[in-house]
Amino acid sequence: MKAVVLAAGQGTRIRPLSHSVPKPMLPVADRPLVAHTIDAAIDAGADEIVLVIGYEADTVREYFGPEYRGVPVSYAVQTEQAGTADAVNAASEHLDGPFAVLNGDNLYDPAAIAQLFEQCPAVCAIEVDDPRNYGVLSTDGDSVSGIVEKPADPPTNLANAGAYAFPEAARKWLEVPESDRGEHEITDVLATVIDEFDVSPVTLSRWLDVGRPWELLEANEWKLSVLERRVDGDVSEDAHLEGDVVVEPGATVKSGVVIEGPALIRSGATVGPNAYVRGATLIDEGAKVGHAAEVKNSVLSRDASVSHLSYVGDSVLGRDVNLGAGTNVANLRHDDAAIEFTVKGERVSTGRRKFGIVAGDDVKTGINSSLTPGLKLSPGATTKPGETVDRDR
Ligand code: TTP
Repeated sequence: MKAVVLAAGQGTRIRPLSHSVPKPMLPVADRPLVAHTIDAAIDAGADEIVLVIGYEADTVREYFGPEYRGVPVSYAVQTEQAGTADAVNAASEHLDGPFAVLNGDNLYDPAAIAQLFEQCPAVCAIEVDDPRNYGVLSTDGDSVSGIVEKPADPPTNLANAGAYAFPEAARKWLEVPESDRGEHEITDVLATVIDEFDVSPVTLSRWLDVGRPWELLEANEWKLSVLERRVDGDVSEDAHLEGDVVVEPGATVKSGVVIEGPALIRSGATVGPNAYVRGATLIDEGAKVGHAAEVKNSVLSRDASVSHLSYVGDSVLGRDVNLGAGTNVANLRHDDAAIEFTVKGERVSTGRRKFGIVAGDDVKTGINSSLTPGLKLSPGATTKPGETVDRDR
């Protein structure tokens, strides 16, 4: 079966991280987010991947090329991000026979994707305690009987998880009218498939929709926790690695460093001397953690640098970020309340007691900068030496 993977979105809620890197290409453990989705499709037996690209399309195309893991990859360009049904419609001419549709910014439990393919027509669902903010499936015996968006009175606790296996006939139904929020939505295509076919629900044991920056941290917490210890890089005899720590070839871990896994130190990265890395932490290619710095449960993107005597907790640093010596990130409020973060101009709760900062590409902080929890720094933003920053900039 061909798998259409949607990766054309602008990722407005995950800004500033999506400023120059499209959301599906943000790092999740040892590969981009969308590579996990594509891997799940290939493991389930997909014989071709059709990637729908749009925003920052070349980055996606360059990474996957014409073939990925021996499976052909073709590309459909969605010129305007007019909705998920419009995205699949852009791929329509690549399709023949039944086809799967997966969101390129979702992490799925891979076994369920295999089941989805086998049970086509089918849709993946996740059981949630409060489904009122989701598309909710209603069921009749073993089949899905309908889907309703954000119902006040949900018929089940099965939330739509954005993974579908459609019969060939669905190709004819891809042109759906605009929804109330002004998009052409794949759930309206699903509604027609439900009317015409017996659609099986496939329940996922684990699922994550990566929409906002802290969900990128959660994605890394998930995918780092399944890595198995492997030490191929240059690790000092005086370094202490505990648990599932992966040090890739070409990475350097200097004397006196303590790393408590799960952690991934990617090729070209340097840690130490005397640094402490803990929690689920990704130190991406070329990134640096200097002397006496501590990094906890964070993502350091490519070529980011945390200088000596600094602390970074529960944070995401974009590419080429440079934190000056003594920069400290606070990740906990005195009142223990959940940390808030600005998404599309509004402060929203992250639901996390511990959350630090999100720094866009090329942010530079002066020495001894103090950064407060839930702070967003735009690409290229700077701070002065000794500054306390408690407002987004
Ligand atoms: P969304 O998460 O709704 O959109 P987005 O990724 O652009 O993020 P944001 O809402 O923060 O701006 O999209 C779900 C999936 O569908 C995601 O993988 C992107 C993809 N998509 C497209 O490919 N084309 C589109 O027109 C839309 C709306 C989404």
